[in-house]
Amino acid sequence: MKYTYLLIALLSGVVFSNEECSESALECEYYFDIEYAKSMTFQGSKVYMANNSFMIYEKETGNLKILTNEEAEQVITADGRQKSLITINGRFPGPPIIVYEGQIVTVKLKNSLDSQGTSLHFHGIKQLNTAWMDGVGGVTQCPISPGQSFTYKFLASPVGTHWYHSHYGIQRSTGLFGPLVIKRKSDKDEKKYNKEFIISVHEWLWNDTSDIYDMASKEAVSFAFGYGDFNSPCFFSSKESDGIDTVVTPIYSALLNSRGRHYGRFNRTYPGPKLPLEEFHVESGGVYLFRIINTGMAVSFEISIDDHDLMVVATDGCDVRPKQFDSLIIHPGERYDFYLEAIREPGIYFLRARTLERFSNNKPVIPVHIEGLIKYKGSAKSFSKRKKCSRVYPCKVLNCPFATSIIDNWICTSIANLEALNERHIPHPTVEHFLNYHFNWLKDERVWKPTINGLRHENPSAPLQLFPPAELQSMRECGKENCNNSCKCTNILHLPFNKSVQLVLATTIHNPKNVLNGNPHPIHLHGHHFQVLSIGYPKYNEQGVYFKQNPSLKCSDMQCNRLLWSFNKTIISNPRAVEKDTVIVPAGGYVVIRFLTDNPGFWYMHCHMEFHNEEGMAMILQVGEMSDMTEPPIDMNNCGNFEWNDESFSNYIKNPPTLNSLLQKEEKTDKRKLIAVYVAAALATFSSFLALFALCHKRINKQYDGYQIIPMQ
Ligand SMILES: [Cu+2]
Repeated sequence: MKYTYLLIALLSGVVFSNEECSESALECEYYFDIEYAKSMTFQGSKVYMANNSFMIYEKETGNLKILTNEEAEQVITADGRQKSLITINGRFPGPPIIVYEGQIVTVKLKNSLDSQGTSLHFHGIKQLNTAWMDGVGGVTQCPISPGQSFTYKFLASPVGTHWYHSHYGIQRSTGLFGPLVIKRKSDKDEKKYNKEFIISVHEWLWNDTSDIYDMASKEAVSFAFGYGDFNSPCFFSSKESDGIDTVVTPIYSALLNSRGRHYGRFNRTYPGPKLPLEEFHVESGGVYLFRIINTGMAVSFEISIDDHDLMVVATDGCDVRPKQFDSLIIHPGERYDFYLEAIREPGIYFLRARTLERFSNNKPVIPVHIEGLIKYKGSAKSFSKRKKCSRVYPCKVLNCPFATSIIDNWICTSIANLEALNERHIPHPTVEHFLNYHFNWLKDERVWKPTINGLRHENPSAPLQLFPPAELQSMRECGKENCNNSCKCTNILHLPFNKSVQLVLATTIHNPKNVLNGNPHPIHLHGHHFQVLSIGYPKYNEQGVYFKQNPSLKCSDMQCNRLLWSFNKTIISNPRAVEKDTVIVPAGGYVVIRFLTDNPGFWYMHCHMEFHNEEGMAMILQVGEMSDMTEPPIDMNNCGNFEWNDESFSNYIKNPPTLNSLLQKEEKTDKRKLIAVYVAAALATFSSFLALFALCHKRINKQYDGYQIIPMQ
């Protein structure tokens, strides 16, 4: 299956882009075949590991066979367990798309999943004039059915580290994602470093994520008391250093470029053989660019390299004034670029990714972690020792979801304190909205559900820009329908075209029976990059544990569905503010973002924690009116609700029309179209003649007036 597209490409003479597109190419084409596969499997047989070798039982003889290096390379190890996952062209993560700014990117996708629709979102891409190529199934396009193909086309912009992932159902955390890098043409920066590496990091669950989602959404009460039987909980959510939930679904491993090692089911010791880790080969004195992407479902990671600083130079495609950190926190959906200078004694150093888990059931817990190996050329000496942060020598950490971590001895720098390299002046906003990403208590169902301002979003039955008038009438839009607090509705926020808009993203924490309910949420806006102007954190006690929400925020109702500033707050403009498309909103705090609504369309904005998004912590920003938006290609795939009343069916069955009548209808339409073309052509000729006549007449008149505006040839 995976070679079908390659064959078509070769026969048609189209150049197949293998990862990095040539800088001189106008168009870069990629062929993606989406299909299920299994980790730790080779040609249908389970892979075992012993003595640093992979082996399988040969079907014919029943004997153990050691895989060759080439065969072993094809094995997706994941965390060492056999588990179903989604691959692209047999790869996990999917193949990197590496293109140059302004190139036309074409992704021809074939959905070879047996029973699921899909769609592919290009996270970080502006999609100016191509909003319907944004890849959000149900919002910007109909899902691609199993067996069908779909061609994505868009212009490569803006420059930076981005990624692509499924935006339909629970597929991202099953493996449907990959990196997308847009480089500057003739990039002078490339001379600043010797080589670049792309890293995707994410948690990996024991069970299939859609099973867990099903359990979490339907049995949320038992989840709140512990994962498993209601009376004998065996899982407790783990907490960050500030006492806020960090992992509420059980995770047993993390993967770095698909390589990891899993913990035991009920404790955090590693039981299995030492699977190979991802390696990064460097040379003494060299400088290396790392592009890191959190492709995860819900978990944030602290990234550090033993005995080396990280020189952060960009985030979400925005170049920033370089700044050195001991480590950085990357939240789901975010990207960070940093330089590593290979200036230490040659050897092997760990690149570490660790979750922010610190406690579980009131006891300290080992955070889930995964390592990569930084290998200096010519030395196998190991220097794997994590830097100790102390009160005297605290560690400098970028992008914590809290103000500080006292138990970790961290000094946190907020991304609002990074400085963008390029200035951007956004006028004072004419529109301001408060969006509270919080949980609402549903009385009838007795569950907490993720919402925005108390509303749980559901996608319209068909994309609005593709079927505007009909769909706008039939959808259940929030605020317009009688929707009680447990039902879902389509949450649309209308924003005027070409205006400066300010959004206050907040997340309030509920505190029933002293159980803090809420967490930081990574919020992603499609189709725009926004300036991060201000980040507010909650109040903490002496141990750095959450105490109460930021005093600038005031709830004006019980559930806090309407938020306001407590007092007149001025947000100062900052042309050097960092511009991002994904930002973490601190629990009990806020983030003020500002952007120009210069890209008309229906843009999804949501929490990037996959379950929260699926549960309705999402909305659609309608930027501009329909008349400002571009028309989608006429043949884009169809979908939507279908209803048929009894009367219409009875009439139909009495005298069922044959397909012939449909063909005749089409023929008539074709004839009408042809007549319309003739009439339009005749009108155009006549008006050109009139215009020419008027122009000549005008020119002659001007000459007679004694001054000539249009020079006569
Ligand atoms: Cu969330």
